[in-house]
Amino acid sequence: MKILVTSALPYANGDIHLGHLAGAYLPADIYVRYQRLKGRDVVYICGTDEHGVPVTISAEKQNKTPREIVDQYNRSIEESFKKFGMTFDNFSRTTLSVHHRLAQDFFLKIYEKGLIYPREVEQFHCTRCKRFLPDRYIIGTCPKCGNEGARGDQCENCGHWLEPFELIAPRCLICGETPKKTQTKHWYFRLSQFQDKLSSWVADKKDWKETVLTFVRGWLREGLKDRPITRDLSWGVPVPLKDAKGKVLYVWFDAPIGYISSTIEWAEKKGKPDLWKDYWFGKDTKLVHFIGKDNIVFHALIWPAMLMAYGDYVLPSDIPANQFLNLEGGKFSTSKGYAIWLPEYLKDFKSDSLRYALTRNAPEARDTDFTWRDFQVWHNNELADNLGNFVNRTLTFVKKYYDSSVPKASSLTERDNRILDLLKKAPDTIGKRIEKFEFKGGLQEVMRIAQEANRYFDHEEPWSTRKKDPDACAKTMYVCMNIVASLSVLIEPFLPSSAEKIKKMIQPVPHDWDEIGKPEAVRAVGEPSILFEKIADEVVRVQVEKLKKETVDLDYFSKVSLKTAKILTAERVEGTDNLIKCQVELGEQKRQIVAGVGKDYEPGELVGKTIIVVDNLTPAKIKGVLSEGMLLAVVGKKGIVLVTTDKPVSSGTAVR
Ligand code: B3M
Ligand code: ZN
Repeated sequence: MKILVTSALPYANGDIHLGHLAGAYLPADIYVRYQRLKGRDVVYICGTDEHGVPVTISAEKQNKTPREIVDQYNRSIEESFKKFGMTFDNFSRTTLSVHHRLAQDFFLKIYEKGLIYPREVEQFHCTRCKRFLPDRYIIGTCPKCGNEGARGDQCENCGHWLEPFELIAPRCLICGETPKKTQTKHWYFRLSQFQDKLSSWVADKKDWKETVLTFVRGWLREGLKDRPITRDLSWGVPVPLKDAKGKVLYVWFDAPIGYISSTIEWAEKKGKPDLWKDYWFGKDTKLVHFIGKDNIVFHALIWPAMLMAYGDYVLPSDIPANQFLNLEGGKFSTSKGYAIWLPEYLKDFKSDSLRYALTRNAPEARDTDFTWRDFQVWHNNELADNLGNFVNRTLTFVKKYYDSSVPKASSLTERDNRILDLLKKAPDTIGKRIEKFEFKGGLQEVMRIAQEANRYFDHEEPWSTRKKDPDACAKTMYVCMNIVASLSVLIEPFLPSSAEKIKKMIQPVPHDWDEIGKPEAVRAVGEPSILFEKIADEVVRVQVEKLKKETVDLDYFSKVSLKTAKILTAERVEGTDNLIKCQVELGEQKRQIVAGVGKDYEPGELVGKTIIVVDNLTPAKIKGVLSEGMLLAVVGKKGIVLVTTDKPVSSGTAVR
């Protein structure tokens, strides 16, 4: 059997945070490392998802090109994954030409089978930005929960998937203008035709996670609808048809194909360019997609339908989607800067401590919460005091009293046999948990062995038998060294760098899963080093404070578009003493802004000044007068002072 494992391709528009890791990455890495230790033929595929509106919007906000954005984040994501101990066999990018070619081939082949067809549709268009607005370029009020900042594809507050037209009071994300419905043409994938095929395919996926099945059955019950798979955008895989100028494939059409193109790239790098076919076309391939729950519909319905439509390819065997990880009681939010970013984490702590906390608390069946306090307690009490302590006390003892080498024991007691028996069974029981994607449970069993081992050590009291009964002491240490050796393999999928550390301190080093629990005379080598240093309260307090301070990241700040504006006319708003209505010029545009500066300025003083305005503020009425922006002013002790420019600049210039 061949095992092909994928993790969702992260968008190359930002760094990885703990929520991502807990969802689609860490569990997959544990699974893959285990399969490798079992000696199975496994390939682990990932890469960055570099198309789509998430990328173009980030580019626009940071005033960079999409190319610059994806280059930057592809690099930083790959680097922090590596430091975290992720072991992809290949980490690719969807902007590579191998991917573009394959995605276009997919489109054409499905199109030729009549399963993709064009349709004239209405779409939102922004007259101010002079362009069509794909879903995420529109924000408005969610019809389900009333959240005013819902995106055109989904409301992040209640999770409702929507069409842009469903939004109440829609507006252009970039300029705030109310968009107009305009005619355009898009290509649709006949998902409706796969209703029966998908239903019967899913019917025998009885051992999939309940949460995934419930979700999928819900969609099937509602009835599958055809879905548009093209977009009016200039960034993406061009639609390979003559009459599709300026259109690209919808990012969710091309992204999963990235799993295949990344495998092709892997085979090419290996110098065996056809090797990928053994996995993707092989009858005995187990294809496993690790994802977060927000990606279920794409992986469990649309993607399998695409594969069925194309033909030949293997279909997913399992899709072990995880629920969400929350952070100190709140939702991770990239835009609000409420997150723990992997590169930041790695500056202060070790990867294994996080791998431990995220697995111990994995959102396998329901959402879970990450807190720094748990992180510290688990690290100190479980990693350091339990696992680390056992390994350290054993190695130190053996080094000190046996000159590192304990002989094989001749006779064993019932207690010795009981713990050795636990080791013998461990590869099977823990392996089964991992194969069922129960990583939390698997880790628990590993830690139980460490706990039993400490109890055993305490009960045996080698420090006192050393003189009273040297044979008993030697036997105890022989057993303990075997436990250490087995633990170095058992923890490897979960805590790879600690496993590595232990292996540097023993000889012989066990290599694979099936060597666990096979007794041997194990020696200690070199100086025993501490596996886990305790984490102090102060260190954790700093992290908690960091989260409390409402910091805004650059991405968040750059959502606020500041521009220079020249005041053309100004007059008082009738019936008020502090409001002045200004007509301002922003480059080519004219705007009306109502400002509360009437107590400190006369209208005449304002005309001709170059000021700074928030250009993308949602228009609002102030005392019944429309205001399409806000000017910046210092609210000083002696009154309000306008912010102007130091030297003359033309209006409509961006301020940073
Ligand atoms: N990039 C969404 C995400 O990062 C998307 C996954 C693609 S998997 C083919 O959540
Ligand atoms: Zn606009």
